[in-house]
Amino acid sequence: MDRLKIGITCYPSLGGSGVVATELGKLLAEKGHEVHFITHSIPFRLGTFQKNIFYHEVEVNDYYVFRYPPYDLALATKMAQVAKMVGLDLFHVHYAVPHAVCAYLAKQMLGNDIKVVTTLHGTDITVLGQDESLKDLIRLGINESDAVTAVSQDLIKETRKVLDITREIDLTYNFVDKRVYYPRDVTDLRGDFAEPHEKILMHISNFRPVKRVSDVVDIFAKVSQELPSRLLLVGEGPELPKIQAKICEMGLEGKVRFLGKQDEIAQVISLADLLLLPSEKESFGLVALEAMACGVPTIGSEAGGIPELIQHGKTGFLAPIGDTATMAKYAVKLLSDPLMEEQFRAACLKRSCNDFSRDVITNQYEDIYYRVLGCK
Ligand code: GMT
Repeated sequence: MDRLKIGITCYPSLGGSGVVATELGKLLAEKGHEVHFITHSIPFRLGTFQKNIFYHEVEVNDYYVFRYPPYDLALATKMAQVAKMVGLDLFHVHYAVPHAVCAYLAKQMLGNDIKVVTTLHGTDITVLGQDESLKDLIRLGINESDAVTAVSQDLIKETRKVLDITREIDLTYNFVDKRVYYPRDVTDLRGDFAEPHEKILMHISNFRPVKRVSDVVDIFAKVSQELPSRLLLVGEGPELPKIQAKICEMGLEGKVRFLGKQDEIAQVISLADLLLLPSEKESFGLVALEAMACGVPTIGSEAGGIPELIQHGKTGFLAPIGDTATMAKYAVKLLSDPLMEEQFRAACLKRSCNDFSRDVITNQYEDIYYRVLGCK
C-alpha cells in the first residue's frame, strides 16, 4: 500500500494554488507515487516529461442544448473515468469549488471507497464562501471530503466562521523547493534595472483588487523620497491599467518598470532587496515564501495568514492593511541599515529551510493520505 495512485485536480493556469498542487504532485512522483493530473490544461509548472506523472485533459462538449458548457460535470466524469482506468486510491483536489464537489460526484459515480482530500487555498473561502448562492455547495464539498487541509491557521479559522464548519481541518503550510528557490547570482542582470547605489523594491501578483497594488505605489513613492530606489512590478491582471495611470500621475514612470508575467520567479526575486505584499486578503502569501527562500524580506499587511509566514522584525515587517506610511517607514529603516539587511537575509534563509521545506510538508500530505486510507 506504500506506493499510492493519486489523482490531482487544481486550477492549472492560476496563481499559488496551481503552483502548490503541481509542485506537490512532482515531489510525490519523485517519492515513487503515481500521480495523475486531471485538469483542463497542462499545469503551467509541470515542465518536461517526468517518471510517474500523467496528465488527463478534461474536454467539455459544447452541445447546442447547453447555454453554458458544463465544465464541472465534464471534470467529475473525467475524474471517475481516470480513477476507474488506473485504479486511483484517492483524489487530492485543490479548491473546494468546484473541485471538491466534482470529487464528491465522481465518488458517487464510482460507487467505491475512493478517498477525497481537499486543500483550501483562500479565495474559495474568503471570497466565494461569502456568496450565499455558493455557501451550501462549498460546505458540501468540505464536509463530504475524507480529509480537509488549509494553508494557514487563519484560513482554518475563517472556514469555521464563514461556513460554520466543525469538522477537523489539517494545517499544511505552503512550501518551497530549495533546489529551485535560493539566492541566485544576478549581478549582471541587476545593472539593467538599477544603479549600484539604488535599492530594488518588488511586487509580484495577479494585479487583482485584493492585492492593493495601489498601496505598493504609495509605499514606493514615500520610500523613493528618502532613498535612491526603483520599483519592479511583476505580473498582470485587471488593475494594471489603473496602476500604470497612477504611476504616470505621480511622475514615477522613470523609477518603475513593469516586467509582465515571468516564469523564472527565483531569478526575478533575487533582483530585489525587498518585496511588498500589502494585500487586503491573503490566506498564505506564497510569493513572500518564495522571496524568503531567495533571502529577500517582505513588508506585508497583517491580512489573513501573512503574520504566520512573516516574522515581524526578523524576516520582514507587518503593518495594518492600508497603512502605507508605516510600511514605507519600515522599508526605509531596513534598506538604510546594511547590518539589519544582512540579519534579515540570514533569518529568511533559515526560516524558509526549517519551517517550510518541501520534505516536511510533502510528508505531512503523505501522512494524511495514509490516514484516510486507513494505513496509519
Ligand atoms: O494570490 C491569489 O490571489 C491567487 C490564489 C490562488 O488561487 O492561487 O492564491 C491563494 O492560494 C495561494 C496558495 O495557497 C496562497 O498563497 C494565497 O495567499 C491565496 N490567495 C489569497 O488568499 C488571496
